Amino acid sequence: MENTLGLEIIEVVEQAAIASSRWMGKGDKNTADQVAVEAMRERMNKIYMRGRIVIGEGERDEAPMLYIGEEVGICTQPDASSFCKLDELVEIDIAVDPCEGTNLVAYGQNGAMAVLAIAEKGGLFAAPDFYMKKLAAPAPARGKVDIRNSATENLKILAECLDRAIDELVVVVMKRDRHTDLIKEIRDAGARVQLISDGDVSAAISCAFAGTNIHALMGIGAAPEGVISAAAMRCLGGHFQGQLIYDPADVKTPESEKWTREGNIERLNSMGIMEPDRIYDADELASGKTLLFAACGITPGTLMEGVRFFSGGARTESLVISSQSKTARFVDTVHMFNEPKQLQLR
Ligand code: VTB
Repeated sequence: MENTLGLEIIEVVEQAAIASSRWMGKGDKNTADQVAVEAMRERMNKIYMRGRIVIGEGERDEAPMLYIGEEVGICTQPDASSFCKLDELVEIDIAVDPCEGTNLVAYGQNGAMAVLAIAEKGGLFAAPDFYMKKLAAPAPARGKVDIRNSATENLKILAECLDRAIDELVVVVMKRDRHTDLIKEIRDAGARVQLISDGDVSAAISCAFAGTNIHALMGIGAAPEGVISAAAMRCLGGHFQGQLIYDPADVKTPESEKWTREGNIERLNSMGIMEPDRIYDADELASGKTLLFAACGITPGTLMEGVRFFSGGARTESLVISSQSKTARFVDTVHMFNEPKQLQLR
């Protein structure tokens, strides 16, 4: 994979975040998402690469842009052989979420970001649009905590691995009715719960960074975002496991009322997933030899600042993680929309 890709994808997530942040607080989550999609796609299509979206905005018939299977990058254009060395280019798969946490943006709340993950072709699990039970934890607990355990058991293990008391642990859980029992169990075990309304990708990745005061993510979120989280966690050496949730009784959303357990199993089988109960580790969800992850804060978060506009420009903060260079870079960027003025940086 091209080394410059790691730099160019910063601009991809930055452009998506800037576009979306203009809709911050406007109560319109669909537009906040749509403008992020357009900006991400436009910048992506300027990169010298042969990319294919494996996790995106949905199937082609329901999403016009960044749909699953869409080819992106300069070298996917019909006449690309005249200006790209196609035989030398590694084909890559891309998982995107241009606006992770659309509600957070719409209502001006913390934790929204533009995010993507890249691997060589075949290196990312093409997760179906299902729910996923997730467990994320810091690197010292990798392979020691287990999604098959109860939350109580995992908290004991986590406390040992991190050499601290259980009541010093903070577990992020999404505020949903489906998590009522989980939240009670975590509190009864003595740990503290940080409830979030949306945005579990940021929460999962925060576990891998000491100092965030987030020690685990537990509960059920969306499966496609689980793959993006897994890509980052694999690079960072953190713990991530996911298990698809197909029984409507486990989620109980207005959408899930329309499903049946059997119907969902059939749907999964038709997608080639014959073991619906399988538990996936990070290196199965993101199996690529070379992985890249990039995120840019739309609203302020645990890891990154949100987009801040000033007269004639904006400032963003992004995170780019590369398995190849073994780096996690925080990138603070000043974007000058007009003629550069005197910049005041603090
Ligand atoms: C969202 C979102 C999360 O999962 O809530 C979603 O905020 C699914 O849960 O970050 P609901 O259908 O109950 O809202 C995520 O997108 C990602 O896992």
